[in-house]
Amino acid sequence: MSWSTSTSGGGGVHQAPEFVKISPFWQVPVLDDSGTTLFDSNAILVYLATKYDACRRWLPLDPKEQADVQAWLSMAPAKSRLALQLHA
Ligand SMILES: N[C@@H](CCC(=O)N[C@@H](CS)C(=O)NCC(=O)O)C(=O)O
Repeated sequence: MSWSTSTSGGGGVHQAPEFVKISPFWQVPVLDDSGTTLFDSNAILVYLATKYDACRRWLPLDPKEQADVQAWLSMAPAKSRLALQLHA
């Protein structure tokens, strides 16, 4: 898998009219994997773990272990905001 990153650098790439075709909320990150486009960090992580981690270390097949991963993915944005507020 090859990859590259692109940042707006203040230029507002994520505000370009064509960007909304990939990201309906005009947000980063997005992923373009050889024409398969995705938005939302959690969706991207699940896609990458499902497609490229054959050993399923990152998103286990076991239902309980997979639910544990999903729980942390779900909680991460709220907890990150809280941590930033507490340590501001
Ligand atoms: N739920 C989304 C949230 C993405 C998000 O909040 N992106 C911010 C940067 S961290 C963004 O693109 N902000 C620019 C904007 O909303 O115009 C995800 O996890 O991917």
